[in-house]
Amino acid sequence: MAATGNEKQGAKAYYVSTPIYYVNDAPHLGHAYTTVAGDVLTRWHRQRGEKVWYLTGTDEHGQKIMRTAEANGVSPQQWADKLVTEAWEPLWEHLEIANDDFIRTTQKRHTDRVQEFVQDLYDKGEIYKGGYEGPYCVGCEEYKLPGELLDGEGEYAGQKICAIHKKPVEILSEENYFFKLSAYGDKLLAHYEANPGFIQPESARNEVLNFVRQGLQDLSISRSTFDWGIPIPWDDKHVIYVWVDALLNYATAVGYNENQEKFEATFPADVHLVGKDILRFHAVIWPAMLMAQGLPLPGRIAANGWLMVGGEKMSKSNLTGIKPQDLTSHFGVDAYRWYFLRAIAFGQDGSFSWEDFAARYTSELANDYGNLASRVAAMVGKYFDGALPAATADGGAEKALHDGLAKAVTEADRKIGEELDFQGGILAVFDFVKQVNGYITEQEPWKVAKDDSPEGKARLATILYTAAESLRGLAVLLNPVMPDTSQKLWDSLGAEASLGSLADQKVQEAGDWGRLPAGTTVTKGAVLFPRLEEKPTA
Ligand code: ME8
Repeated sequence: MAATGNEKQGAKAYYVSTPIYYVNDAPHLGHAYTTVAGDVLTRWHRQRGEKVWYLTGTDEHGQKIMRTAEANGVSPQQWADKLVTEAWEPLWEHLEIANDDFIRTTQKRHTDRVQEFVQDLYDKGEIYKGGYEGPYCVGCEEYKLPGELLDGEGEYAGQKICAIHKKPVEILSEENYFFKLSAYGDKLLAHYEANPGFIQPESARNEVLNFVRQGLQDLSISRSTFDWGIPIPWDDKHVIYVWVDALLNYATAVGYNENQEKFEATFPADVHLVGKDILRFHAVIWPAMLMAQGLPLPGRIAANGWLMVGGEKMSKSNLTGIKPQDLTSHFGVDAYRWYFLRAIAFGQDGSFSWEDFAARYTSELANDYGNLASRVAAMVGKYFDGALPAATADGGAEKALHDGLAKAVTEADRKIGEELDFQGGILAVFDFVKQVNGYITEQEPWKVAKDDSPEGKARLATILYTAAESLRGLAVLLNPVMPDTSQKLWDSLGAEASLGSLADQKVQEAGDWGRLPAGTTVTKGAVLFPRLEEKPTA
């Protein structure tokens, strides 16, 4: 495989971001879904040997956070500090998220730069003062168009409600500053046209195209009825609209107006991962803000679909009682990271159910993959005292596995690394797991072991080497998805001594057959995927 440009010294980092999440509540399965996807994507690129920057963080200003803090009797800053240190950061650590930075929008490194950015736009004549009256959803932190609202029912009968939050909107009337967003419609359409991969998936791209083709309105970028935000630098009776503040994290976190070298080596993002709910902010407002400032646009806005539980979108108001930790304590962190990307096609909605997770865990992880690893290690122990024998009798069956591994590497690299088709990539790897299992079933090493002839011994050695070398490839390919389990397998193959650390194994070389040298010490390590306990009762 050709070296990518990113391997060059000093090249721009492959930069991936998650949304910065609101700190009005603790993280749930939906937030973890986007963040794990970004982690797997960035770990994949690191495994290619590329320079990578993975950013996540929290969105701490605005009315929503202010009201939650008030309801809890603390200041918004105290509330944000508590949630970040007690809920958000610990969850990402628990899920083995290898982010390079964590930005909080209340940090000075962010607030100062946001003020400079907005002042600059004002000086350039991109911002003007005007008045606005309209329905506002605090849940979305967004003015709504009348056509986007639903009629309330039950306790909200007679009121207009937000289609996403199902709560009444408030009619706000304010004197605000406006960004001339309407001037960017044609430029945005031209950019979408010239860059068909800019918005992913296709359904998201179409939604944005239709929205922009209808004509854009100027965007209110300040609020004056509360003060929990970054002051407008030239008029401190106003705070900057929380979405303008939040979107700028992608620039301020990587050195905008502060560390030019870092900024140029990182910005713009290659991929902004977002949920469908915040697609327009990222695919319309954010690029228009960058155009207005003459900054380069991101490579791709990739929208994930909804994680559904019991037929409804998983949300803060609909937690259905399941926390990420409830699942990891039962299934383990690695299986958790694997499950959602394996079970749901990225970009589409998908349902979570405990039963589905348990069934896939048992059949695909424990039986297909985990058992394969432990059987191979046990046989090398039993027949060769744990010293990996050399393959001296390769034939057609072995050749098929050499090809199978190379194919899994190429497909997974394209699907996960380029297309963000995590499900397709994982399936390509697990097809290879099936192929190796089929090989062992057909070759019946336990029968070959009874043949004491030199040919029999050579055959047995070849079968077990082939299986172990296949596992070497699997450990590398699954490392971005399941790092702990891959490390256990790497240790059990005794690979570290001859090949070095797992993190240093390049994806590009994972399909080169014969990397694991004969003679390594294979041990039957810890069970990769232990049998599940009974489902805990709520
Ligand atoms: O919107 N399924 O923050 P937020 C899949 N602060 N993904 C889900 C999900 C679900 N059921 N529920 C949430 C904000 N998500 C802003 C972002 S960015 C400059 C500012 C994920 O806390 C998904 O990525 O409401 C969604 O876009 C995000 O969480 C919303 O998080």
